[in-house]
Amino acid sequence: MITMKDIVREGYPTLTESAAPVEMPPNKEDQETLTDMLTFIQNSQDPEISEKYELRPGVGLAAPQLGLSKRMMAVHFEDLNGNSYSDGYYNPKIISHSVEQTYISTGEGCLSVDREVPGIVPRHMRITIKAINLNGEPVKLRLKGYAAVVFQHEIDHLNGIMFYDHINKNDPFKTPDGAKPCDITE
Ligand code: N9Y
Ligand code: NI
Repeated sequence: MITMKDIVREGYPTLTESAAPVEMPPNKEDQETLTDMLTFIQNSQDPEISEKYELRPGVGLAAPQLGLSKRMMAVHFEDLNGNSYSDGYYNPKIISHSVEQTYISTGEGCLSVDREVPGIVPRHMRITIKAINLNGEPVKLRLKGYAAVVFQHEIDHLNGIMFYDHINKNDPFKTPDGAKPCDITE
């Protein structure tokens, strides 16, 4: 079972490296790792399990956060429209994205970052992703708003990019021109 002890923190090299593609079809070991990653994220949001094992609740996890430089990620969350996402993905790739940007109004955090880093993280409002899911099926996902932000945060990990790499150094809370927050509906 994956716990917080397995999650590497800032300074660990896999967090700043571009991860290697996973060979398809995935071998047993990679399948097991990705299944464990999804279980960890689900457990982290279960009040009893997360308290018992002292898990920090999260909506996604990327293999480089376990010290594994492989292109695998898992997500478990519901967006504001009530769409749920709960799956693991191999070799996810953004095949297109909007010009329009969005952001989480309170900024972002990361399970591999044990400090607050204040500021706006500009993201694409819409992305289309191709990947192989945990079941080994090719999938194409069209994502908008918060869902698009979560997948971009995870795919960034596969490219060695941290959320704070996107924050404007001179003016951390400057919102990009025309961007709308994805976490406030009015
Ligand atoms: C886990 C991150 C991923 C998200 C950060 C912004 C978009 C994706 C994560 C640190 C603390 C909070 C936590 C979080 C949450 C939210 C809603 C419901 C339940 C993956 N990570 N968080 N960041 N938790 N839990 O680093 O989930 O947002 O790479
Ligand atoms: Ni993260």
